Amino acid sequence: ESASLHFEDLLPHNPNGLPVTKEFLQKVIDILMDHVKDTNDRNCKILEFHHPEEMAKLLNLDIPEKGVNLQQLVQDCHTTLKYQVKTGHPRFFNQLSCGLDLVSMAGEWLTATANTNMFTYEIAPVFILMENVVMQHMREIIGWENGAGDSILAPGGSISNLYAFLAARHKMFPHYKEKGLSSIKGQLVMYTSKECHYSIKSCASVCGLGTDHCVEVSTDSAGRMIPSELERLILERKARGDIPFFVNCTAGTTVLGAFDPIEEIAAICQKHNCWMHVDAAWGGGLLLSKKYRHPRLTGIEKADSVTWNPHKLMGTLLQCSTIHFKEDGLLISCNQMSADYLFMQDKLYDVRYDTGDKVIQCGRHNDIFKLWLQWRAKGDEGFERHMDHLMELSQYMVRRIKEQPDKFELMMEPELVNVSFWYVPTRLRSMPAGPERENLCGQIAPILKSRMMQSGTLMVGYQPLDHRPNFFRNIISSAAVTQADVDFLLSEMDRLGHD
Ligand code: ABU
Repeated sequence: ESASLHFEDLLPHNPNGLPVTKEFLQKVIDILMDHVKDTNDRNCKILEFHHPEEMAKLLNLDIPEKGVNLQQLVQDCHTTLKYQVKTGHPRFFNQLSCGLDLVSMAGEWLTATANTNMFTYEIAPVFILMENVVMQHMREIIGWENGAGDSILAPGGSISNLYAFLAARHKMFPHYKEKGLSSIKGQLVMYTSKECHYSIKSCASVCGLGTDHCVEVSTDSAGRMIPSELERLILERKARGDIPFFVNCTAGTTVLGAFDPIEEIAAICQKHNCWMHVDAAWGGGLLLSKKYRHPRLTGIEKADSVTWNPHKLMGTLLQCSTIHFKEDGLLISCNQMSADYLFMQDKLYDVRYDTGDKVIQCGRHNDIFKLWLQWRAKGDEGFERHMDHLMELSQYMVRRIKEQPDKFELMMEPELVNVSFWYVPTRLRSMPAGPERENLCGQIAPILKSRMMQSGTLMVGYQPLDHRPNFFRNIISSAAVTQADVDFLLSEMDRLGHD
């Protein structure tokens, strides 16, 4: 019957369209529920891989002159999810964001239905209040007294880091906003470890410093910034007459999961009058764990700004990224443009709740509801158990790798849930461990990854890093993963990795 129905048969086009609308949406929900079921079914594959040209042939993505019927739309929804990688599958270990938290997903469904923009209290009253409450709670957890300061949700960690950069420059050069580059007499310099997220370097490019003035500080063998090197490089640039002003400290590097030593870096920043930003996009979730917070994040309360992405370790649905500032008022002073069609000062309510004027974007997606709902469900205590569980499972994986030294070589002891290792195929097992064998194992990694994708049973990421050839980086950030999945992961790699 729905073959004869089109979008005009739905509300609001058809005022009597409630039954058809319900039926259409129910069919879509059934498809979503099937995806949830398959995602949680270990007998289902994670993906059905096809090369792009083949995939294009399996789909009909054409935009027609005359719209298709409702039956076709339901079929389109089905086909779309059929070929989507199940990132919530217990054997998906590929990205920092894994898992499918169902309470957060319910929040995202509600968010889509509310379909509002987050710029003013006028059109998003409940969501704006939620944003205030959750952001204050996060600042309290960071360690700022009574949750003082200011925060905003941003579209991803890279943009959160950009907000930190902008606020730091505004703090030091408040006239930059009106006068631009001419208000800064000298070359600004920023610092970050060479293991940082690439978005930090991108700030230098986007904001007029140039990447040559984003100085990379070397790291120790565990991937942590070496503070004495930071100070040496600050002094070197100062001696040239440049203006060091911003230091990024990474709390959980993307590849190794390393934590820069915040306290030591904070002391250097204070001595040299630099803004200290902590990019805890990845590792921030550990703030919720009494057991694992220290020493990794000790001193984070000394930061001027902190990026923390709930869509990573906390499992909030994509995307949900937050940026927090110790000083209240800076964000609005830095970014406010007072567009008078949105942010009128003579509204009937307290216009400080119009948070949209604190950011450089206008349209802002509602990323708060799914986080608020999830936090209501779990409480602080539930999140703490989640963090401890992820860390314990990662330690379990490390133990299992060490128990099979012929098949796997652990690259280093992890500080977070990033477990880095090489798979050693049978023909290399008689070779002594060392750079020569690592190089050969590095050549195997893309082959093994392609077998994983073609079999659809497992997904683990790999990459090179500095002098290290390709190695696997396994991420356990999904609540779906159990010890049995870790055992499966290692045995499946061995099954697929045969010579
Ligand atoms: N923003 C970094 C995400 C990278 C990853 O998931 O591997």
